[in-house]
Amino acid sequence: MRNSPAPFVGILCLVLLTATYQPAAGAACGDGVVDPGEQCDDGPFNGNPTVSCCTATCQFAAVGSMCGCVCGSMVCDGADHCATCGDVNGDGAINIGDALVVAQFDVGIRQCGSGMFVYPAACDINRDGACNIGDALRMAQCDVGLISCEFMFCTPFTCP
Ligand SMILES: [Ca+2]
Ligand SMILES: [Ca+2]
Repeated sequence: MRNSPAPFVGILCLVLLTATYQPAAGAACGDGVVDPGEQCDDGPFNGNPTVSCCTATCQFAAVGSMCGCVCGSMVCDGADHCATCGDVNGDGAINIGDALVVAQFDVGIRQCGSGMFVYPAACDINRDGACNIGDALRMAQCDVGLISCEFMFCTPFTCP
């Protein structure tokens, strides 16, 4: 068993990737294989939110719990994926494609969590408790450079 890592103060992901290793609980949890009774198993990264949305007990981290950089711009989707706030279609960019998906959802022509709307947890970037045209507008504004695309602490949104 390792000693406790240095205080969790950095903002550099690369530093944090290896900083907080903790042995996983249970016999099979932590072996990197999803065994019966486990929802996920990211091996040594279980319970390390900088690199995993799987808890130390091999369960999905809660929707909206912070992950990735400690900068607050990424959230767990409730299924062991760390999504970037605003990147609802999961293509790695926040742009008009995300705005379109959210706008379509808002007017009822796209189902929540289906098709390209893969990460609804990352939708509520204006943190008003809803995933709607207000968020789509900000995504579009970020795409054209009017506002920053660093959406901090997006409120976890779950499909109704
Ligand atoms: Ca995107
Ligand atoms: Ca919103």
